[in-house]
Amino acid sequence: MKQFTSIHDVPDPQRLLATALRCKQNPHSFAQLGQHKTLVLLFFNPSLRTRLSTEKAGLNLGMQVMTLNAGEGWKLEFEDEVIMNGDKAEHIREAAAVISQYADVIGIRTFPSLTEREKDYQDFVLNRFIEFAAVPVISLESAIRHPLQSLADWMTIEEHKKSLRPRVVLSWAPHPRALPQAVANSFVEWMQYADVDLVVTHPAGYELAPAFSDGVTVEYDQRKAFAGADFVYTKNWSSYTRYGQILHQDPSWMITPEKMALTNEACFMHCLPVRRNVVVADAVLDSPASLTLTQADNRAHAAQAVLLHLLAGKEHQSVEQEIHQLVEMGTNH
Ligand code: SN0
Repeated sequence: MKQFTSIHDVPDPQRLLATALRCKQNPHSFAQLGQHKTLVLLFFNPSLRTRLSTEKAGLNLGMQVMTLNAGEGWKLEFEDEVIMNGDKAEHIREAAAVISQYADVIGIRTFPSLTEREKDYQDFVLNRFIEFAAVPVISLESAIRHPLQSLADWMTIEEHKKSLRPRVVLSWAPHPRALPQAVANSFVEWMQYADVDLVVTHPAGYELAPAFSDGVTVEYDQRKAFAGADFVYTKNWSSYTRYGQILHQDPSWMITPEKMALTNEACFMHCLPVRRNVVVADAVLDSPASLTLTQADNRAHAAQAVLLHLLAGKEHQSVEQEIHQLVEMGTNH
């Protein structure tokens, strides 16, 4: 694997899933692999889980980890041929090249503008970084995707499914702020590779971008969607069609015990952070059906699996073989 920005960068997603489950069983296999390698994490936006779980993943592999709150540093210019006499002090061409000299792997979190749809959906900031970076880049949530979250979510579903092909419902829920579509986009994208029946439910106007929603079943009636569900994955996102807008905050879309009772005793999932009693009622979030803490736990194992495959790379064919053997031995999926 050369970079990790979406499932399309992963040569064998099932194998990555197996590696992640294997990392969970034994987080200290390959504790030397990352020795003398440096992981630099850049956060242009806030983070709790992604920051700590990715740091932990690197440390478990013996890497040195350096994290920068990049939003607080020099403001970066991403456009070419600009006269830099405004507030942006440094160009991405220098910044990415300099960081690459200190890093063996770079992780980047960059949220969308939610105003410039075309640029956001080109994943402009992430791709400019990749263009000028000399080392592999991992997305820690970009403008349009959150692949580390999706891998952790897939692990969680694998661990908790009660049938071979569970019904998984992705439900929109209200939120006071305009949020990215990234978590929902990625979840839908990864679930295409999982053995699940996926249904997306949201109010009219919250359709995901065609690149993600094409071929995906949408049920506009949330109650109908919940019937027979084995997993209810909840997330707010702002409108794609009326880009970045909150069209309404209809409280009737909140996840409540009464709605969960329509399901097949479904597990509740959310990537966190979550607004209690806006997105989901306390009684659901605090119930045994909630898998949110397991999802968060799996973030570290997912990140470790990604780093493992990145470090193994071309120069370490033997390590790839070893991962393969470990996965074959330890995980029967
Ligand atoms: C981010 C999002 O993409 O929706 C990160 C999720 C992993 N979530 C938020 O920004 C929530 C902020 C809030 O005010 O609740």
